[in-house]
Amino acid sequence: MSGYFDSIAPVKFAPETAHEAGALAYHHYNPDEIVLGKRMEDHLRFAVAYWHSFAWEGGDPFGGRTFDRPWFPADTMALAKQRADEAFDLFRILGVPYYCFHDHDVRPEGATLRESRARLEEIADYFQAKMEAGGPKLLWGTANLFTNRRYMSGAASNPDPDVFAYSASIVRGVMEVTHRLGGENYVLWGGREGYETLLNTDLGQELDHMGRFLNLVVEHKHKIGFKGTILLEPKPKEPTKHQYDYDVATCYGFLKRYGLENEVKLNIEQGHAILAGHSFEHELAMARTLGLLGSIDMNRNDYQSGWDTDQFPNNVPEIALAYYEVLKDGGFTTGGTNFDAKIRRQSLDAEDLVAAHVGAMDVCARGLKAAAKMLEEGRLEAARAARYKGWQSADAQAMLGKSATLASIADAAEAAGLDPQPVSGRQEILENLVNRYV
Ligand code: XLS
Ligand code: NI
Ligand code: NI
Repeated sequence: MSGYFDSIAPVKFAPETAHEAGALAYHHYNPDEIVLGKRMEDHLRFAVAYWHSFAWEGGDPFGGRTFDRPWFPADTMALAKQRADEAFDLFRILGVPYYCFHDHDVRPEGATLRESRARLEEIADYFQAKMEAGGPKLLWGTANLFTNRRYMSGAASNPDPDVFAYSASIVRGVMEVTHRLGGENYVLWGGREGYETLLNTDLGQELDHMGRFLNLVVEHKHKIGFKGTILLEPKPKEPTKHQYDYDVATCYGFLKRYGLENEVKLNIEQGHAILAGHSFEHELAMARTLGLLGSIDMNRNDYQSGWDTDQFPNNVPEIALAYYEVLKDGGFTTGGTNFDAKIRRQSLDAEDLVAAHVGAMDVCARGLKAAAKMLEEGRLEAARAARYKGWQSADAQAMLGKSATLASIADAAEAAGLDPQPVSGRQEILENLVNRYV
């Protein structure tokens, strides 16, 4: 049987290759290059997302499938295995160290919960053999609790307790397979955990059910000895109008409320940050500050359409500021850079799928190198420290101490006749500085 990617050779770091459209070489991603004392591959920890590249058929709200892939519609186990063969072929061509999947991407659903679970186990065996034969590792597994109509009103937050229970079976199955395959994280994206209208929704009850569900997941993780990280993935809207995991700060409040802030971290997606009205670096900085930075779903939105368009990243300055936060956090531990991104529906060829990843990996490599240099040279950090230097004085520190009161501070301010003079924030000067690295 001939393979879908047969005409494409493994992609190598070959910066001398001409920069022409479609040239399949890495110009910036050099896995062995040392950046801040660590190999580039170990910094970036790239993963290919099974769903966008191997399950999505190119549909949009106005039309169906545009892609002709030999494994479509993948509704039998034989086709699911063919799809796995092709997926691992792409992983090999790209030389990525990781991949990620949902249950729904890798096996057709069975007629019963038990059959679905057995099919997932069978595919996991198939993956395991490929992984042992030199394939990539599993960055994370996750359950699709949003495509089937049973999840129309949510999974853990569904008003019907049977859906809660059904979801427990699915999540248990995927967690155990993730554990068996040595997955380094387990992700829960909210899917349809949110609501359309308050007229039919008990928001407080739904939040409590989600809090309970996540506690059950964490308990099960410990019970089976899974050492990976449990990650929530914030998103403000789409598919539901109001998603409960709106953004990093909202997730933090949720985790605190249900006692999980030391058990769960976050998988932060570029496009979701933008939908929430934030920049990517804001979400990453917030997660870093709250001790929740886990992993990245790397992509970009179309800035005109206002949708979660899941395009491959193509903006070095944005990515440099994102990796700057990752590096300031000490780099990834179990997390990595998952390309939660899909090619456009007119990009029909195998070569398009490869080129999309190659370009994205190069963009990330450039961003990482710029971020490392900014951090190494320390000029941004020095400028920021200078802005706060007043706080180094003993008097300033005393205001933050337990013995200060609002009145004692006010009295001292009045006695000193304070009249603070504004100083420039120097934003443009700092933007010019960043521009020299990117
Ligand atoms: C959808 C999400 C999804 C998660 C995994 O917007 O990004 O792809 O990453 O369920
Ligand atoms: Ni997304
Ligand atoms: Ni995502």
